[in-house]
Amino acid sequence: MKRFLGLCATGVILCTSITACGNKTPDLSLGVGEEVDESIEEDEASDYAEEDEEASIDDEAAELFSKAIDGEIVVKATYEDGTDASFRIPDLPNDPDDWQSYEIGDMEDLDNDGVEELIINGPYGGKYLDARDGEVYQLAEGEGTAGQLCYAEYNGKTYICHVDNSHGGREIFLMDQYNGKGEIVDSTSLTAEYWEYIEFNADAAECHFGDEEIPVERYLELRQEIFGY
Ligand SMILES: [Ca+2]
Repeated sequence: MKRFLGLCATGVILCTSITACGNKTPDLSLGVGEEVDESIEEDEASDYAEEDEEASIDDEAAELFSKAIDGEIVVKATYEDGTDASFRIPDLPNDPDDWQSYEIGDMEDLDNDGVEELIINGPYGGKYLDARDGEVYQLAEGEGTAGQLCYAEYNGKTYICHVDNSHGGREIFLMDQYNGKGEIVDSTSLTAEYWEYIEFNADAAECHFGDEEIPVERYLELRQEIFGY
């Protein structure tokens, strides 16, 4: 969870190797040692081909992000109700004195497909952008003080999270795991509710991880493990 604190920007919290020879007719003129060598060469060739493919996907994503940053292409964004919220990055507020301004941030693989997404730092954690199929899409954005955007590691996967922990009565961490197609493939939540109190109250807190009620001690362990505090 090295990145969580840095990313919650407002300070609220503060190969498969292709097996050669499958259909290959052995060249009987070769000795055993030579056959082995040849298959190793083919394995290596396959590995290089995969590396080339990965590199070209990375290059393609980098080029798309570059065009989006320059405003040459629109970042496609659609809300759940179908409202189109597409935008050009240069049109985002960018006055450094205004807390609601945006700036280009880091690149991280946020959807577990091996290709890095672009983070735009900004209000409520900013925006996460994904390049795919020749377009740039908004994968997620900060949705307000009750939906601070960040990302976290859990079970070896990166989850894109919306966090509500700056209000009285509850702490809510919504966690979505995406795939490389912009689809959510797993969702869970970590929550503590203590409605009679403003500050976190261990004696009163009812805690859940997903649908399962968990002891407050387990809640605090998971909060530390996933969100680093
Ligand atoms: Ca990715």
